[in-house]
Amino acid sequence: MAKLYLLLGGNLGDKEKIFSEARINLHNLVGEITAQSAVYETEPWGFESTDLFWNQVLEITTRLSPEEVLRKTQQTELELGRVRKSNQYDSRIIDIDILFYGEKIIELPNLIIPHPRIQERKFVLVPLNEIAPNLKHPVFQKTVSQLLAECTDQLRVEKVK
Ligand code: PH2
Ligand code: MG
Ligand code: MG
Repeated sequence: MAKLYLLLGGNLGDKEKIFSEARINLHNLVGEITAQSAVYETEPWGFESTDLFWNQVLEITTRLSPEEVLRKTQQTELELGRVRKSNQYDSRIIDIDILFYGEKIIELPNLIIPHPRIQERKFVLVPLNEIAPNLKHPVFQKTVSQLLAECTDQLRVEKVK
């Protein structure tokens, strides 16, 4: 069994319904959700859009390998109606990113774990810090709360009430 951290993100469509379906699918396909952050409304990072994102971090206990988790997260994105328009950042219905898989470090062409931009993004660090402040980043050897304290991202990240 491994402890997995996933990030849900999306800025199009009925976010409440899509996030709820994503959690149900992930629970069925990947493993039990053992912790979840609040849902946050966040400004788009890396591109311009008036459609604000929702982001949430899930902690899941899984028996699957990292590659199997990737297949299941991609399957869930497609089932929920995600269409990839370009390789640039773009508005989307749902994005499910693998943040951490235990302490594993993986660098495959299609799968990098830990996710390479966690430390640059408050929309990841704020919800992650809510449920796992003492989790240690296996590459930087710093905790999530240290990474958040050092992060210079200024974009707005606020709990959805
Ligand atoms: N995901 C991106 C690019 N920018 N911005 C926010 N606020 N939330 C995201 O989930 C997000 C983003 C690429 O996956
Ligand atoms: Mg992403
Ligand atoms: Mg993604």
